[in-house]
Amino acid sequence: MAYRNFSLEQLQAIDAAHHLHPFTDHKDLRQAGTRMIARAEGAFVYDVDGNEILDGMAGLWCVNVGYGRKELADAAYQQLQELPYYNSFFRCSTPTPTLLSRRLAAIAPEGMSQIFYGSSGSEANDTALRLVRHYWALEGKPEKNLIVSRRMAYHGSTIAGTSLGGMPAMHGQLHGAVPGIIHVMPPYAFEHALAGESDHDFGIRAARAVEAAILEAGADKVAAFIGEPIQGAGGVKIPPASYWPEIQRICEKYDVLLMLDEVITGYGRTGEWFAAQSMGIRPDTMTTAKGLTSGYQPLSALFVGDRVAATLVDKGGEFYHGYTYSGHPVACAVALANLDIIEGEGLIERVREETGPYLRKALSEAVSGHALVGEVRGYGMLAAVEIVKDRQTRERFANPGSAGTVVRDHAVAGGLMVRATGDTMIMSPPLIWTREIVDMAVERFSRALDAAEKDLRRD
Ligand code: PXG
Repeated sequence: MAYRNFSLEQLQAIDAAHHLHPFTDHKDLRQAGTRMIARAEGAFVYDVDGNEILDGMAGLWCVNVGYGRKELADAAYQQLQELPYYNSFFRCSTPTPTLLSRRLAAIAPEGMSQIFYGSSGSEANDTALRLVRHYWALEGKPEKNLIVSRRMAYHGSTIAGTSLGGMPAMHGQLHGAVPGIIHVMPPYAFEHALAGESDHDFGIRAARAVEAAILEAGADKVAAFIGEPIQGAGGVKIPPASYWPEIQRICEKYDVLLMLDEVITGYGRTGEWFAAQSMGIRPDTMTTAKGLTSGYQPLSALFVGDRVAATLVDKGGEFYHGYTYSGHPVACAVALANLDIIEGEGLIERVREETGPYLRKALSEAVSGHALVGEVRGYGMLAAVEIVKDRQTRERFANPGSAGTVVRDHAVAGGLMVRATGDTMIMSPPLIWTREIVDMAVERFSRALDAAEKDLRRD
């Protein structure tokens, strides 16, 4: 490997000189030095000095089948040799996106049998936004074009993705959002439930914020509601069971399309192929990426439901939209091999019946009584821990996000990669984790909490 000729210090110096990173304060990074991950195997990543870190985030919520899968490397290599690239424009296709589409249609929620490809979740959401607005225009209702989303949603980082998302800091740098996107409260009981309000009632109330937005704008002006089944980057916010059925009822009542963003939840993470199936959601469009190739290649798939697809096909003429890499043959070949692994190794059943419930239980038993912990929640291979100063009152530490960073830094130093979103610690491990690896992660996380508590109480 080329990097072996370089020391860590040399790599860091080169990185600081030339590499602009995503979501990074560069002055801060250049002082601290970049962490260089050089290789990975199974559930672990290794930095250039050989230090082993248990990857509690599956890369960035994506390496569902774990690292070092030769089948995926072979699929890419074979496809690269046979046909490294051809486009899907101008009445062409190549065999792998064609066959992947059939495969995806077979595992999709009912009535979602049409697939549009991109290279990222952001691109897929951009496509979805264009498509739903185009749908209503084709239906003779171009004024039905507003989108209702939620605060703290993450739908990507392009201008459309950022506009659809509800991250205040990102909107602050947008300098002109895509018009017509309304944001309402997220179903985040830990912060928004009223004293004494049941989970069920809070879920209904949070869903009715969507209804209120539709009524205020006028149903004839609202094209769609967009949401992640579980808000991921926003802090693994798991809605009460009452939320999605109520959203579904509202969308149907006002004839508002339901755009589901399954970029994180797709491909087994919730214990079904898609969270739509785990939670009984019937979307009109469904955005997926990440776990589709387990991150081994960049690829997104937007699933389009029969209703929207029929209008697009029958009345649409040409849809002036597409990416050079839509249906990239190498990425699609890797996706096919990846789906074979997920299915062949029974990873979805394992998450649903064994490791998902075990992760939640083990984490909860180990840390829910800890002085820094306000709540532990989990769903499939997703988990979150709320860091608070006072367990009883749920008061946070001063400087939002600083306590989360302290816990995160201790966890990473102790050999566990986790993320902090503000003061919410989040975990999204590969689906290949066993109970033993869950135990290892929970132990390392507990130790990080103890170390963080010393730091935080001292300050
Ligand atoms: N939708 C959801 C739900 C996502 O989580 C995207 C869309 C955009 O996908 P691309 O492939 O364009 O990145 C995502 C991506 C984080 C973090 O800090 C999360 C994502 C991306 C970058 C950082 O947790 N999710």
